[in-house]
Amino acid sequence: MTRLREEDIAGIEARLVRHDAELRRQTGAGLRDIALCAASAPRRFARQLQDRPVAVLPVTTGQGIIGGFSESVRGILAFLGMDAFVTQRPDVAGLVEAVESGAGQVFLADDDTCTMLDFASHATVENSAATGRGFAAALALAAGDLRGRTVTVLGAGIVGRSAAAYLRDCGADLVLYDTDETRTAPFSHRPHFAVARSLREALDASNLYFEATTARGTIDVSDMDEETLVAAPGIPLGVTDAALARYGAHIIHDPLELGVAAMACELQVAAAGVLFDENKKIG
Ligand code: 2YH
Repeated sequence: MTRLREEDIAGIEARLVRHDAELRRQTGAGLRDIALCAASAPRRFARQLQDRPVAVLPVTTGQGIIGGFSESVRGILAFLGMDAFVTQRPDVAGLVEAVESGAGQVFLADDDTCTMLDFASHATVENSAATGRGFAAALALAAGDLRGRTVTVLGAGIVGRSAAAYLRDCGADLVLYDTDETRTAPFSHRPHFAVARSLREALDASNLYFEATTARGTIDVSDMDEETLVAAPGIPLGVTDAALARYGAHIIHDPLELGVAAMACELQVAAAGVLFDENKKIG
């Protein structure tokens, strides 16, 4: 699991408006609407995002606090319209502060787990799975109708697997590739899933890529053309500098924003205890 570095997240708050505009150009939807799609919530659910403040709690355990991490998370939650604040104290004292301040939800992360939880409903969301769904929703919106189309998913960890499940629900056929074959083996006999034996085979199978590896520059400029779309939640970025320079407009990538937005929206849905489908919507 990649630990974010200070330089990965520097300037996130200042770039949020620009990033939102870029997502709109790429997908037709902004950060909040993509996250609501990831949470399978209708857009009008956004009105009900939360009614109590959300505390973002710095955590010092393990490798400690990442400069700017809590502030970036707070900025993303505020951008979604949530009343979010960073606790002055970290760890257990920060949790006490959050409760005493009337927070209804808390966001906190150590080196292994990044979670957001809701006190009243006991609902929790986990960052990796939500990130997979957030970027998958962005890819689905950018691509349009995915029914019968093939999406290649590189990396079959939690992010890649949750993205694959979301994309399958959108009607896509999936080609999975991972250097660790034990991760892809469970999919080899599943309908609408295929396992590629090499990176080349995986890249040749589609022009819609979900890059969820922890490797740098897996997708090169020669793997892309004007029709290619890439969703790349991975840190470091899974496309080469040359591919980014030529096809940047086709590459959906950020270090934290979509993942946090998806977590926040999924938590509101889980906390409300509402299941959305074609026939049952609230708003
Ligand atoms: O970046 C991370 C981990 N890789 C968890 C990611 C889970 N998908 N954690 C952030 C650590 C933040 C730090 N403890 C702080 O500043 O509070």
